[in-house]
Amino acid sequence: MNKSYIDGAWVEGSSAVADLNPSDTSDCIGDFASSNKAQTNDAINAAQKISGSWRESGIHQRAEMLDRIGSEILSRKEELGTLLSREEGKVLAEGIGEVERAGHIFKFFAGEAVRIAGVSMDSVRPGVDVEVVREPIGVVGIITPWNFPIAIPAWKIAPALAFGNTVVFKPATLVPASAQSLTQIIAESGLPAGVFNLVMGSGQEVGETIVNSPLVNAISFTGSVATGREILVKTAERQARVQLEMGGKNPLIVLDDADLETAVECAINGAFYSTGQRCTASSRLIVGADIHDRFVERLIERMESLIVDHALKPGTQMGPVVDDRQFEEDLNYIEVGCSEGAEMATGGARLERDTDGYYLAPTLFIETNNAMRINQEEMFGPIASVIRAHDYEEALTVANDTDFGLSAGICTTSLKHASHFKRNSSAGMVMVNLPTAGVDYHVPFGGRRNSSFGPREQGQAAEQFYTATKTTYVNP
Ligand code: UN1
Repeated sequence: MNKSYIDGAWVEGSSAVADLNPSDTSDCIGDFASSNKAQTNDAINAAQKISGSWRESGIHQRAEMLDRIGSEILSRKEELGTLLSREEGKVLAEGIGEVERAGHIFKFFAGEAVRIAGVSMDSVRPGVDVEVVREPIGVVGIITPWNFPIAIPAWKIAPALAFGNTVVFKPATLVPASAQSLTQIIAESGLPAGVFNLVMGSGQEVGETIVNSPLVNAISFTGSVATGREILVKTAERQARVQLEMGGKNPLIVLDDADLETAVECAINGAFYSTGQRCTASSRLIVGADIHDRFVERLIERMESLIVDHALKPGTQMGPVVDDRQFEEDLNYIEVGCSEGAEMATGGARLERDTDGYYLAPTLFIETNNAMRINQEEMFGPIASVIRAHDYEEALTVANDTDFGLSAGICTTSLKHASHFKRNSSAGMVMVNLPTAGVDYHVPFGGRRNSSFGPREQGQAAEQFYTATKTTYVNP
């Protein structure tokens, strides 16, 4: 196959790129299509042409199709999860879990498609009726990252279609196989040609074309701050609607009264699951002075016992870094940490395994302070820092002292501090005695400051981005 899906047909790309398994670079998943500007414009034109009739297609039909897509994803979760883990490098349980999440997202939005509601009220002018309804916005460009190759596309595509929009989907170039499998399932659901299009290819060719096209009414993007900002600037002139989910520098506070095992497991999960490659990863562990040494000792012990190996090998707990570029970047940040005076407590080096992959030992810096680059910049790897805090107030100040604001966690048995943190954390999502990563699909997802821009994703909140409000006044 290895093709883009444009206007209801699978089309050969203008070139092809090899898709390598990061757990074993001798394993090539295939050569995948890379489309050019002309093909991207074909997809946009097709999405635009069908947009009028798709919005009239009716909520029941849309709900049925989304439900069918969700069921098909769930029934093939092992196969799709295996492909995802092979291509992206997260361990199989996480790959299958992600696919399941995607299936549930489609089913949730199948329900949302029929639940969409408006409001009818009296006007302040006697005898006049007012109605507030939500309408589709038209063609939506969806640009997604490699770290959740099925779930993030799902949580953008499902609401876009549920609310009557058409889609041009550009996945990250590192994960074409997952994107193509998802597209096959969507294509087989009976959607009319042009409603959903997959255009694989580079940011320069495909991404830029979507971003600059006057026919694209809205863009939902997850990725880096730099690219997100660029999209915002480029679309500002034509006032396209933009939703950006970017980085994080998420704090996990561990107070002296925390349950040690809970805190250590939250840190292990938050910082190192998915190889730390989550925008919700816990990268700053802000730890009370009394519990500090016990926490660090136990955390190091757990980190050193984590089985880092091929993502598909039974028993593996942490897979490889996604590719050589990211691996170099992680090593670079490890050097930055050392040169800033942070003490490397464990990790920091490449690991050799039976297969040739990008294996990096889970890495912990201790004796760090929040001003260091390793505590201010998103690293996107299995690297975390410990920052000592003398009391809750100091921990809170440090947690909020960041340009990001996606997720923030606290481990404590004090209701008083947990409640205060819920109110005073400056992040968009707060976790109490839970890892900073790992979110539900039926509630809003998103952050503040550099982490996010525009309306929230997921749950009922998704309709704010994927629909436009219309207010009508009637004098009967
Ligand atoms: C999660 O933590 O469950 O790119 C989801 C990311 C986020 C998704 C995180 N947009 O890592």
